[in-house]
Amino acid sequence: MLDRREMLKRVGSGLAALGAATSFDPIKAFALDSVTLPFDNGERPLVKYPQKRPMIGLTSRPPQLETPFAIFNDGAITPNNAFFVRYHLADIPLSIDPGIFTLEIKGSVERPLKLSLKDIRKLPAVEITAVNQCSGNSRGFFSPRVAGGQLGHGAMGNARWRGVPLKTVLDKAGVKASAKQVTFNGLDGPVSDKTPDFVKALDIDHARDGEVMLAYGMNGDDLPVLNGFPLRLVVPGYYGTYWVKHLNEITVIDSVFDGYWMKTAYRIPDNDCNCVDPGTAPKATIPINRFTVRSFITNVTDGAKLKAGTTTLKGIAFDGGKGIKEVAVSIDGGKTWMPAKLGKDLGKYSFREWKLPVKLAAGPHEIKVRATNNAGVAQPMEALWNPAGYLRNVVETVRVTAT
Ligand SMILES: Nc1nc2c(c(=O)[nH]1)N[C@H]1C(S)=C(S)[C@@H](COP(=O)(O)O)O[C@H]1N2
Ligand SMILES: [Mo]
Repeated sequence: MLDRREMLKRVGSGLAALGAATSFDPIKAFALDSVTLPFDNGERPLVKYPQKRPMIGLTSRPPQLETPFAIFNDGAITPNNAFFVRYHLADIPLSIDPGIFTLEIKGSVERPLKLSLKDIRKLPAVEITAVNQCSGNSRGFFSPRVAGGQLGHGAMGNARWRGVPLKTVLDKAGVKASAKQVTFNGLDGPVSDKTPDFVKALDIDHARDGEVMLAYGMNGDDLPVLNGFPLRLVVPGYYGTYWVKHLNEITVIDSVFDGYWMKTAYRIPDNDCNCVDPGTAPKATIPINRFTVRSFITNVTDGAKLKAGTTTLKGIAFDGGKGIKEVAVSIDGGKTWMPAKLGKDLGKYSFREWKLPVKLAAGPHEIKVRATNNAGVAQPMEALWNPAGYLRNVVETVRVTAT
């Protein structure tokens, strides 16, 4: 367990770096308090970063911040100042001049382009509400445990993104017929040249589907610095690893990209369940892609004491883009299920709120929630396992006692 002084030290060193380089007002470094995520070694400091409210600190160099889970009970949209932050490389850009920033489009194109932020903002804008979720969200719950950031459920968020379709700029540049993939690179980089730069790739057809977006707006504001200011890729329905932040370089290539972050990292077992027997290695892997279907209870926490009688349970559900068809709730550990009422439909890539009044008799209850998407795919009752700790989507359980 981290003691308080150690937590402060870890957080402080990261904030000193952030404060020194940033172009916006640094907020004094301090750990406000700590939280305990419900797994071994789950103690985390609550930390304050610029443009963010207190967040669950996982690492400070680079900053990795989780959203405190209670935020998800406030509504289907995650506020910018509570949106999680994930970086791989320690050299993150903190003073970006939006007047000088350019996005370069090069490679297998007829007309290589350099676009300023102004140029991009002049193009016809689109908006989409979409969940961004880290591949390793909820990794801390894996059993047996796996290596990697021991995240609770807070490495996800839902926002209304504004920007231009990637297709618009690819068409402007004129993609050559030989193109196979498009790679995306941001302004951040490794501190050591032994670490591979963070570059991701999408197939050319995916890149041109009209939904993949170059986003400069988030919930009606600029992107927060730590969420990719001034421009990031939004890949609706796909894990956050593809949502490249501070995006300044797009390269159309005639091959399948073989960089580290595609060829080696962020891969899942190549089989129907994208899973293997716990503790074993997959025979073959593919790049991680769409979200699995998930749901959460947001207004009752594990171990809560409730008044016996009627309680309205409430939560969220989402999937990789089919949209949520149904959310079922059980208050008897999964023996019987009741359909919840779905909230407003903000689009097939968004969190979908749900609620259900239930009658809790005095005594202990195991409450479970299970979503089914429009393709008929439901969350599994037993957790699926893979060595990287990705794709968690088992039906979650909250244990409460009514008195
Ligand atoms: N430039 C850059 N973009 C990046 C990353 C990164 O390390 N560098 N991490 C990716 C990963 S793995 C995730 S989960 C999302 C997280 O987005 P957020 O920090 O805005 O929540 O950013 C993605 N984009
Ligand atoms: Mo991620």
